[in-house]
Amino acid sequence: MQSDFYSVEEFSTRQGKGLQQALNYAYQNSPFYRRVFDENNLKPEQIKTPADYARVPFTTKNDLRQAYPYGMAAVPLEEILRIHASSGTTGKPIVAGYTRADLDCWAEGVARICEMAGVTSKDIAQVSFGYGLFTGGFGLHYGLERLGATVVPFSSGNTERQLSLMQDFQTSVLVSTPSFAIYMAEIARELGYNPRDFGLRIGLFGGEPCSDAMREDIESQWGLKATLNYGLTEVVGPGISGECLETAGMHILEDVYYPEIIDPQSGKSLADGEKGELVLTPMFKEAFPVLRYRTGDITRLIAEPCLCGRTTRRMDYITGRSDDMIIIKGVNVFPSQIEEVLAGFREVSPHYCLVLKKEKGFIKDLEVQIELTPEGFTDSFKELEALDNRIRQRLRSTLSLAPRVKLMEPKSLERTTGKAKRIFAVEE
Ligand code: DLL
Repeated sequence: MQSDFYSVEEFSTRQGKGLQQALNYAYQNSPFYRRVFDENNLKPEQIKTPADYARVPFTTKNDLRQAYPYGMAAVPLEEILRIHASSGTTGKPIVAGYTRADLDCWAEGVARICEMAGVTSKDIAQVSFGYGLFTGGFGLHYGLERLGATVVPFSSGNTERQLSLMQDFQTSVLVSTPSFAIYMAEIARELGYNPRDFGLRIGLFGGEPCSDAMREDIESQWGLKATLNYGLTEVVGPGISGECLETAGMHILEDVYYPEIIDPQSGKSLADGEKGELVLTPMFKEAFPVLRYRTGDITRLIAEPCLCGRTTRRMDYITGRSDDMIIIKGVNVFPSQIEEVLAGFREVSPHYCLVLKKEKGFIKDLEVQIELTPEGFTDSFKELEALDNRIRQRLRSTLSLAPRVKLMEPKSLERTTGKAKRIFAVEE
């Protein structure tokens, strides 16, 4: 779509105007932001340049949590047409509300993401994200409809039936988490199918990280082109960025969402190319506006032109969340570092989890549970021990820490039809 090809100058003019609008709107309509501005002696008209914009305080997950359920609303409830909520595992979820204009902007954005990934009105897209409070199902659904694709709103779960309808309906696009795409292929094989025979053309995957090894696995098993897309409930849901067919980072819809990268410790702005925490401002949100939202996701912005010709900056794959960082005996560890090490072993499947053994709240020990592939599995204790040693050594040199390694039989770790849960904590 046209807006993905604006010139750099056009983007900066639009972002300047968009940010001004977002600031004025929040100040005039959101009691939360009125207070934030007043407490910081700020007026929207004082903010004219990106450098000025850095004076606006960040909004955090905690702010939104405290506003539960409607404290962030900037319109009367009767103007809110839909509510979604984040999949928080503890405490109250984070609530997002949408006016008619918000829903329209969202669907348009998701349609752009799907188009970038090569989906057309000729495609039959099976949405295997949950339909419910999670934004994945409805978000992709309305975007795909907007694009003109035929949508099969299957929702998550019921894997055997998904496969059977996929075959009958001649589904060409699979919309799910990468973990579910891997799980579905496993079930398909168990049922005696070759996943390649389903004729899937494109995968629209998101909602969780997808390592290169997972992507290769999905592509070779299904014979499809896997594309990734990104989003979060607090800002809108899916449809903030997505890959084009060059699959070299996710193009941000920069005329709708203003991205920044900051140092997660100091909060200082970082330049394009530098790795840090992604901060997003949706510029036209009415129901639940947010300014400078700290996503917690660690990435970098890529400003170099993309081979596809789109001029929007891309964001690199998320290498972790700032709150995912595990500190063990003073060493900082990101789960993605462990995943990278594991990807180097062909005996190991993409299924792993990290068990943190805690004592009085402190992490004392880390155990990496790793599922072997059927080919990697053996009855020979000696061979298993040798593999265990090799993995442990590689982990030690990458992490500067030697976690315990537990090799598991194929198919012994829990599978998911949604986002994979990788980290478990046990109090000893
Ligand atoms: O997961 C929205 C979504 C649904 C995006 C479907 C894409 C497809 P939440 O449940 O609020 O919303 O979770 C948001 O998930 O902050 C990231 O940490 C993670 N995440 C989402 N997409 C990706 C991705 C949806 N492509 C949180 N790569 C975000 C890595 C992702 N992490």
